[in-house]
Amino acid sequence: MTTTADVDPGTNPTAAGSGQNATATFARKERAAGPVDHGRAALLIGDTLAAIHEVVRRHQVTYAEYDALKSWLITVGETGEWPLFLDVFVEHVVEQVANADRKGAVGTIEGPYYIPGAPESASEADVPRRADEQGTPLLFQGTVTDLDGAALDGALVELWHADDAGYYSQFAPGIPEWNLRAQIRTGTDGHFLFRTIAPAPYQVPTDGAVGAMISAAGWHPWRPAHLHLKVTAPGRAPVTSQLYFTGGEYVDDDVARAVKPELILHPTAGPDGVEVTYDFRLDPA
Ligand code: MBD
Ligand code: FE
Repeated sequence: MTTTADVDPGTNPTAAGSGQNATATFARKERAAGPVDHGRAALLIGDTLAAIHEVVRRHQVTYAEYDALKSWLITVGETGEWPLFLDVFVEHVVEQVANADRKGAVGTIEGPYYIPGAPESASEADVPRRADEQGTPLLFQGTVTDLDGAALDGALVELWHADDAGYYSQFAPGIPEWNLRAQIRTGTDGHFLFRTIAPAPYQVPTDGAVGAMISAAGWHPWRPAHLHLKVTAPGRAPVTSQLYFTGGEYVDDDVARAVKPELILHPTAGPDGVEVTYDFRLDPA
């Protein structure tokens, strides 16, 4: 069994390392705490249990399989991989339901690796990266507008993404704290411009319980290369999104089912690397 104390302090990323960090990050998140609605709780809990009972009956689940499930659930908790598991296998449906009525920019799942409070710039940002950062230089720009296309002043565009090896700062060892994380506050023209590098595809850690489940099922553990974004503006509904690269590996077969056609970028060659423009139209709050 792997515990926090076992997490490799060096440069070798582990499922438990990123899992414990993702669990600690989620614990810091502000969540609306209201009174428990017992009717709603009974409905959701009751229907979830009924769905599990139905699978047991339909597939004649054995005690060996039941014990394997128990053991797996215990390990996922111990290694902190619940945020990873839920965001990869459940969040895309929650996002679909939550944002079904949007008229502006479509979004997708947030995933487990968002951290608020990245270094802020006005209008243009050199995204923090190492002197020897690997990967194709990427110039990513756009405009934040309302549904009518009017530029939004004072919008916040947050960007975070994996490096050229598929790792996120603050969730894999040996990467500077804010590496490949930045946020831009737009001016009156609503424009933002990030200078960064193109990320690599992301692999769900294969050495942990979530990876073991994926390989037991014979699936692949990959997400296509993606940029994460969160765009907020006064009086507007915030959007959490991801952008993918046309023709990229796994764009048509994301393990997290988070790709939508509207989110696929078509970069062009620039003087230094690749360039792409993508605008965000925000719904009213
Ligand atoms: C990721 O990088 C991610 O974006 C999601 C949704 C899940 C796991 C890892
Ligand atoms: Fe991601």
